[in-house]
Amino acid sequence: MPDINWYPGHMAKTRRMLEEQLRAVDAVVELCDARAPMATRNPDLDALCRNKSRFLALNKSDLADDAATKKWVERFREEGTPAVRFQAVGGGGRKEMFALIEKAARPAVERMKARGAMKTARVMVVGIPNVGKSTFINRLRGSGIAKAGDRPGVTRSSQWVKIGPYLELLDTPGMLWPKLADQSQARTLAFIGSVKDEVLDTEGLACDLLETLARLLPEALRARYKLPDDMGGMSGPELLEAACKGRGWLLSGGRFDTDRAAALVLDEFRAGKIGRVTLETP
Ligand SMILES: Nc1nc2c(ncn2[C@@H]2O[C@H](COP(=O)(O)OP(=O)(O)OP(=O)(O)O)[C@@H](O)[C@H]2O)c(=O)[nH]1
Ligand SMILES: [Mg+2]
Repeated sequence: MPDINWYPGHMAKTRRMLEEQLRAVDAVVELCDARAPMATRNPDLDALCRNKSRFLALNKSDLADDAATKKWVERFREEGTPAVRFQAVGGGGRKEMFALIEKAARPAVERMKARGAMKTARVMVVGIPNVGKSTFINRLRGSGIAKAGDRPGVTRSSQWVKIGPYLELLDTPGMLWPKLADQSQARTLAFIGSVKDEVLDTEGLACDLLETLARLLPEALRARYKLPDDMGGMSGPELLEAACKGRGWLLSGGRFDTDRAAALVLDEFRAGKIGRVTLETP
């Protein structure tokens, strides 16, 4: 499969904007995807945010394996990164999230208080495309003010959102980095929908995903696509054809509609329809 890379102009622009805006913010919330908490963290953020109070939210935890998320949170905390699991769609934890944000911004707010001023805490929300930054902000605000969508690159410019009398969050465009050196991680990013499908070989990607899921989630995969019992030794392309057969995705003359199958397998995985799974182990 050709190398996966996606670094359009708006991401380079976002990087410059982040550098400028960071001076004006009191804390940073980084969102990653709980299904791949390593691959979905932008390594550039460490350097960019090094002087800022920051914590990590493992979002979309409803799509990941709970035990694995727990382990990941522990691992990050051991390494000195405050981390929490979160679910911006259909989950609770709003109050706890406010408490965390308040704690992260507290030093700056206290400094202003000492000077007799009541400060509005300004917190930047960052992360790679499609991890749920805009949805997270809407969830905390309690209404849909930031545009969100089930594809990467929805937010194109940063936007301050007032959450309460003393809290504002900055929604930022998802940002990847110029070269995805680790192509196995790049594929993981593509699986979960953080890379624009138009730059991908979707059929090759779906084959890789099927192979991966045959290892990690065999029973659920077999049931969903009516795959044969001996699917264990099958290659990605064989699994894709078996899924066409199982689900009846056929063209005239009985040929397999692998284009359609690839798109559907990716869609169903991204929406969590195949099952809850974590693609990386701590
Ligand atoms: N299942 C599930 N879906 C979520 C969760 N959070 C966000 N989503 C979905 O993920 C998709 C992306 O959400 P956005 O908020 O647009 O993501 P973003 O990080 O702002 O994306 P960009 O602006 O493109 O960088 C949407 O379809 C959301 O409904 C979650 O906790 N669980
Ligand atoms: Mg967004």
